[in-house]
Amino acid sequence: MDDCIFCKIARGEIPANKVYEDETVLGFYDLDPQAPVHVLLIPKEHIASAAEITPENSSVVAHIFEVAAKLSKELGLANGFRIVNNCGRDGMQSVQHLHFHLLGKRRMGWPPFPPEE
Ligand code: DGP
Repeated sequence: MDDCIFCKIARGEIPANKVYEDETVLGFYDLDPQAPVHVLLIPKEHIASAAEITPENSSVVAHIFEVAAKLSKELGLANGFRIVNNCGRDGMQSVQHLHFHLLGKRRMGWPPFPPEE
């Protein structure tokens, strides 16, 4: 998509600190890290959100999880990690291109409470 920021990163039109790339998936460090390791994993193909995953495009999601497992070893996340997908308004999705946050190297909290007013 022309005006999608993650499509622009996937096309190399906007710089990103890449940690993984293949034909269908890109991994790069989040601009606003929420953990010592905070990587975004995206399909290069534009999929707006997790609500738009279909039988036709879902194989890239399995591939993203394979990449996450590989990166967890390379980035030293042997103690564990969290994979987050924010979807839609209530999910607090801010970039309308499917992405998974891979967060690690700190202990996470649970459950995810609403933001403070
Ligand atoms: P979400 O709230 O789940 O839609 O997360 C979007 C994330 O994308 C957020 O953590 C900040 C990150 N982000 C937004 N724009 C850019 C960018 O241009 N470059 C990088 N590296 N990250 C970005």
